[in-house]
Amino acid sequence: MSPAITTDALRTVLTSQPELFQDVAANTSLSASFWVNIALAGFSILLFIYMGRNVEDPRTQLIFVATMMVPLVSISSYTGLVSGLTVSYVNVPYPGGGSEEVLLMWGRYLTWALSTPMILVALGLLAGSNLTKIFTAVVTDIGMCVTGLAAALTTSSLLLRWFWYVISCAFFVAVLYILLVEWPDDARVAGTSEIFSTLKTLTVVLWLGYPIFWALGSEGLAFLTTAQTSWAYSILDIGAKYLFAYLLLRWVAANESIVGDVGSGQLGMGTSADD
Ligand code: RET
Repeated sequence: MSPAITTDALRTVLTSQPELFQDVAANTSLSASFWVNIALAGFSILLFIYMGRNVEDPRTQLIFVATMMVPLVSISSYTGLVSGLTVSYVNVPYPGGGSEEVLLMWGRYLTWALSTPMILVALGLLAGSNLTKIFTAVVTDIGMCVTGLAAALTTSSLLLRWFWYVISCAFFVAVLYILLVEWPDDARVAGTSEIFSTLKTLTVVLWLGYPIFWALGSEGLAFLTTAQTSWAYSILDIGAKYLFAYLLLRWVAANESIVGDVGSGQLGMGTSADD
């Protein structure tokens, strides 16, 4: 074992939380990419509580609860990153044989496994989809996030690291199929086509950015620094979470009766708006 590997390995294991906290704080751009999201998530939580104050229809309320979870998970996620709790140094192997010690923001992947299913539940409810499709979207999405976490944490083999990435992309394809093929038909029958189509496009375009920036960023091919990678995710998050949630909640709050009427048997397994 070369001395360099020993030092890196020790640093990876031994860097304490206060040191990680200091390292994050010392990188102004990196910590700004976290704080911007903490502020926006806080503002969104208050705004969404206000927007939902008069909502009475139970299905609309359910969409509100699922969507509210997005900024709530987000503020927790970014608090974890900024405090040094959910970041670690990891020795990332790169194509060409080298490796580098990178500050890995693994908390992001963990919390995506909680926030992205909420986005999909809200979209599935809006589209009037059935339980089977919502369940499929949620479990494949969780599969995508957890295998993405595995990709980021695998340091033993470059090949296996990228193999995890491919598995995660395969799960992502299943999510995209439901979003692009299944739910638009359901939404047409449910009468929510217009807003669904806007949110679907926003979601698909922004979500595609995450695997692209993973590949380009410090955890993939390292064309970007850690702070640049973090900013890429933070900016995507602003659109995919707060803007998405605002557009969705503004529409459902104004159209409670449509949402309430969407397939009364919706949560049955085989009943969807197109049955
Ligand atoms: C990873 C890397 C592995 C391959 C794929 C990925 C996709 C991530 C996505 C994340 C979306 C996150 C959102 C968060 C909002 O709270 C894990 C980056 C496919 C699509 C929308």
